Order: sequence, then structure tokens, then C-alpha cells
Amino acid sequence: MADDLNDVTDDETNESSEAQIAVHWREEDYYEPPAALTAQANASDPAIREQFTEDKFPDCFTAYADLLTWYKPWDTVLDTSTAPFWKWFVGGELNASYNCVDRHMQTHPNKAALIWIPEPETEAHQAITYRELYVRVNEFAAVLKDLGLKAGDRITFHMPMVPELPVAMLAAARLGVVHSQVFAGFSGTAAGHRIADSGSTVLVTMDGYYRSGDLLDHKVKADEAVEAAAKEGQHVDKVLVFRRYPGQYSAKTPMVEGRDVFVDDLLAAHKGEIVEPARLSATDPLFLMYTSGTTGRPKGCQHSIGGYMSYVAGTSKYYQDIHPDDTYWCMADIGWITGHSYIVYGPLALGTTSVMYEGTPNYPDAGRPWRIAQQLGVNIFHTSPTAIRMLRKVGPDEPAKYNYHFKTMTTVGEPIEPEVWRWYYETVGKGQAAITDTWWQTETGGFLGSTLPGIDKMKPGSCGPAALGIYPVILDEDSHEVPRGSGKAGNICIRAPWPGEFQTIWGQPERFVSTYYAKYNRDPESKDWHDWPYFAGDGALEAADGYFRILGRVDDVINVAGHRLGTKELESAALTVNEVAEAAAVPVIDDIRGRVVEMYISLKPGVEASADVENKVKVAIETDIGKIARPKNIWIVPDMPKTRSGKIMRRVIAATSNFTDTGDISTLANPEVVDKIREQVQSAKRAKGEVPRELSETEEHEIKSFGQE
Ligand code: 6R9
Repeated sequence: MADDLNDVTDDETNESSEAQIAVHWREEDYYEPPAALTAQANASDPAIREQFTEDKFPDCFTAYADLLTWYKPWDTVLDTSTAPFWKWFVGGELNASYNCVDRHMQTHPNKAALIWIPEPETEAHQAITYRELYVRVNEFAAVLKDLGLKAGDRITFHMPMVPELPVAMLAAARLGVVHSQVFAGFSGTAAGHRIADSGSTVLVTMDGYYRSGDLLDHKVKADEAVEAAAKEGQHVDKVLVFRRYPGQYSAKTPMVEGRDVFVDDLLAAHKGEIVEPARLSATDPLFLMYTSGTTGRPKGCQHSIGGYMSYVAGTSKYYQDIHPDDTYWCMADIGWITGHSYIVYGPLALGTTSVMYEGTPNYPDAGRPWRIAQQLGVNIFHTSPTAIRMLRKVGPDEPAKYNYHFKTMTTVGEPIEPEVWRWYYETVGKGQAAITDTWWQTETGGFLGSTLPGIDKMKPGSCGPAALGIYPVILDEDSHEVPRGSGKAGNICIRAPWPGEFQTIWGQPERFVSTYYAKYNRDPESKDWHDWPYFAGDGALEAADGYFRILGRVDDVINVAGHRLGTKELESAALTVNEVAEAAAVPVIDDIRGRVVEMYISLKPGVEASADVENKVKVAIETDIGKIARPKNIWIVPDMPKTRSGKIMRRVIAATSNFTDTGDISTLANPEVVDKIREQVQSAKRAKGEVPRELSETEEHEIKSFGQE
């Protein structure tokens, strides 16, 4: 894939900053927002920015909170007394389920809230009206209540992309039960760790679902999950099993007597039941979303009801430009934060129609997304660079065959290459849609950097300016501010809190402070938010026009297809294999998935390298984490390159896997091993035709500094 970032000459480059993140890139040309979009946009007047300037902070965000219906208005917009555990809309009371369901059911009961597209094209799509959603959410809430679940309890979902998932989320939210949805592609063991971490006693799952033409047995993962949770001391009382085809069991694994129950059976006992939405405090938790960090233990990011709901409603309105009569499709999975914020809570809070698709984007062919868009009249489309790259590769001419019209298109999850951006703009958007490249994180709840689609010019490869009410700053390693607009790179931080921000890491408040605040905090005793910049963990630069370009993670996290995998998680999975002595995971640049994982292992004395060991490592990773983490290659090496203090030098093996220069190895305890590994790995890769294209400067920098403190 051509990469414009390679085509740089010296006078077009920027110098590296003190943060030592070198970046060399060419300024891309601007694209104007389409006039027809601007004419109807929720944000059509640039003066909207004046309502969110710093002198109006934090009250500016009441404009977002006002999009919701509150039982009781807040007394304090932002309470900083327990810094950096910010509290938004303190004293306010509301219910997320009421805001996404009841109030729209009252005004437009017959409008589709969700349209679900099963993967098999032979199965008809299902439109679920707001009235029907209301009925289903209430019935399932009655089921949960009957199990004794109440506000503040946690419940884990391990659900595929079916309407039962948003129904279950909204039912939990109705009661104030904190949900934790684990991506269905994750393994049962991964779900089990999250059940244990969150202290859930109930698991909600499904018998099966379609991916790429196969009806997968998903229930089998529930058994693994319950077992894994039990090993960590967490007992699961009930496993609620939805059936892909009600009345018919699609899994082979037996139901466990006394523990497993079919949800359709339970629902029958609660037909037509209504459960009053609980009046909950704005600062009560709505859900946990687990994400990876630098240690093996995943982080349960806890999001609030009032702040989170306000922020996703506001950003859905202004950045997705959602109007109630739009048909909006976010082709992502609800198992990730994108799906929580921008399939379920944001769009439904605004009372629009949100499309959900069960399967893989290119099934049965690369025209599928565009057929769906044409059939349903989708006018707002949202997906990830990985999906765009894949569809561009397998079906570059498909969009032209279908008659649909998008007004805005979003990308999220990782930087999008200007070349791929242009295909998205010209071929998918037919030159008529604005692209919003949205930079944000699981932790941040909603967008932090993006263009306002009706107002701002687009610039391929940059997410755009800071979102409304967000005040970023780029800091170097010595806490000095990198001059604004200088194009110099450093660590992007957000100076002030915002309502969508997570409240804490579930059960690990000290880790919340140490990971996101300790680095740049000026005074641990301070109650003034000015002393607590939020450290996002991404390298970035700000160009002269105020647009941010995100360069990627500065920690040991590998972003595979837009999803963060912790190296420590991958490595500890490999280390569960008895023969393995040491393991190191590194990223390899991949034209479709952004990054893929390669695993290096060394074996215990006396153990011979074999395909059998390799396979055990692969299975261990798939079992512990899921297929998304499957390494592209597993290299069994005689020894790992190490510092004199015994630390594995991940940057050296990352350079080897990516065919770049290994840099200075003079400080290694065993420099001789580097040549051996290079010869072994690179000749095997050449034989498999896996020599990568030349890397861009930023990619090269990422690889060469991978795993450095
Ligand atoms: C929403 C989501 C967060 C990390 C983030 C950054 C990368 C996300 C991006 C982007 C460049 C964008 N990232 N969006 N990089 N441009 N538009 O993706 O959450 O899974 O937690 O990942 O993804 O590195 O820090 P999450």
C-alpha cells in the first residue's frame, strides 16, 4: 500500500521534540465539508466553539446534559474535591434506560430504534421499534430483578452482535446494575478473568452466532468462563443463555443443571411486565469496559451515568450529526467502547435509528456493507481503518455498484493513512460525505479530537482539532509544554476534565492515578484540576492549523485492528505453556490490520524446539485472550536479547521482525544473539514472502522505541 508519509523531503519535515518522538510528515491538502451537509448540520455555525471556550468551563457541558431527561437536576456541574476522581453533575438523578427508550417510546413509538441485520443474507432484517424495545427491555429487566440483581451489582455479558445485547444493557441500566460486556471474540477464559475482576455472579451469553458463514458454538465459552472465574474465587450462580433461534438450541455444549437457563423460557414468565426505571445518581456507575494496559491485569474502566450519557449524547449530536430521522450505522462491535458509545447509548439517547450487523463486513462478498446501506437508506456510516483497508483491498470498486448516500462517515481506532482516507472519501463517500476521523479511547467515553463535519475542513491523516470543551496540551518528558502549533511531537494530555471521562479503574483506584495522572501531576494534594493533566498515553503533534495528528501508543500496547492488546497479557498467556521459559510480544506493521502480534519465546533447558510447542503457545493465546490476539508468527529463539539487568529488549526483536535497523545494541548483555535471531527470523520470513514494505518514519520510530520505558 502506498504510504504518502514516506514521500518526504527534508524541507517538509519537522524536527523531533524533546519527547524524542521523531516525526516526519508532509502536510496534506484540505477537503471542504459538503455544502448540503452544512446546510442541515446540528453544528453549522463556527460560533458554537465560543460556547465551549475555557472561560465557560465547566458549565459549557450543561448543553450536553440538557439533551437528557433528568428526574432531578444537578446542584454542581463539576466537583473536584476528590481529585483526580472528578464528579460531574453532582446531585442530579436520571436513568440511562429511560433516556434511551421510554422517552422516545412516548414520542415516536413506531420508529425503529434498532435495525438488526443477520449475517446470512437469506434471513430477513429485524426492525425493533421504540415501543418493542421498551417491552423487551422491561421484560429482561424483570428477569434480572427476579434473580435478585439490584443497583450497584455487576453483571457480565459475553454477547455477540445481536439485538439481545443492547436490550440486556438497557435492562441492566434500568435497574442500576453495572454491566460489563466482553467482546464475543474474546475467549471464555478472558471473559472469566473479567467476571472475577468485576465480581459478577451472573453471566449472560448466547448459544451461537454467525461469523463468515459459520454458526459458531458460543455457549462453550461460558463453561470456560465460569471455570476461569472460579479459579479466581468468583462463583457464577447463573448463566443466562439467549438462543439465536428461540426455542431451538444451536450449541453442542450441554446446559448445566441448576446453573444454565434459556432466556426465552425466563422471559415467558415475565411477559408484558413493566419495571420502573431506578432513579439513580449521576455519579453512579453505568458500566465497566475492560481494556489492556501495561500489566497483565485488564483495566475495568468505570463510566458514570450522568457524565457519560451527557457526553455521548452531545458528541453524537454534533460530531456524528445525528438527527432523529437519520439511519445511522456504526459497523463496529458493541463489545468495544465504540459500540457502547456510538451504537447504543449516544444514538439511542438522541432517538435515532441505529443499525447493527451480526457478521463480518465482507461476507458473503465485499459488497455487503454497501448493499445494507442501500437497502436501509443508511445516511451516516461509521467504521474503523482496518475495515476500510480490508474492503478497499478485496472490493475496491464495489461501492460504485450501489445506490446509497452518506452525509457523514466516521473512522475510529487508529490513524488512517491518507491514501486509504482518499479511497474512503472518493469511492465510499462518492465525494459527497464528510469524514470525521475521531480520536479517543475506552477511558475517555467519547471523542476527544475530531472535525465538526458541517464546519471544519478535513485533512487526511489528522483527526482534526480538539472536540468542544476539550483542551489538549502536548507535553515533553520534562513536563514542558511543546509550543502549540509547532508540529513537534510529544505526549498528548488533556488539561481539564470532561464529562465522558471514566471515573476510575474498577477495584484499582491507585492504578487510575498512577497510569493517567501521576506523570504530569503538579501536586498530589491539589484539588484544582489545573494541576492534573490527563495523560492519554498517545504520541501526537499539533500542526499550525490546530489539527492534531496522533502517532500511536507510547506504552507496551499493540493496537491490532484498532484494538488494544497488552504485551504482558500476551506474554503471560505464552508462559502458561510449561516448556516456555521466556516470552516477548512485539508488533509487526500490517497493511490491513495496522499491527499484528509476533511472539518470541525461549524454551526451558533441555526442551527441544518443535511445531508442537509452537502450537501450544498459539492455543494458549487463543484460549486466554481470543483469536484476535493470534500471533502472525511464533519464533522459538535460542535466547532473548537482554540488558545487563536481565530485561528483554523488545525494541531489538521488534526491529528484527520489521526488517529495520536494530539500533544500538552495545549495552546488551548478549549482543551476539541479535545476529542469530535476525538470520533465523528474517530468512524464514523471506521464504514465506513476508518482507514488509519500507516503513514510514513514524512507524520506524514506533518499532525502534517499542517497549522502552
Ligand atoms: C475508541 C478507541 C484507543 C487508542 C488511542 C489511540 C488509538 C483511536 C484513533 C487512534 C489515531 C484515531 N486511536 N482512535 N489513533 N487516530 N482516530 O479506539 O478506543 O480501543 O481504547 O483505543 O486507539 O492510540 O489511545 P481504544
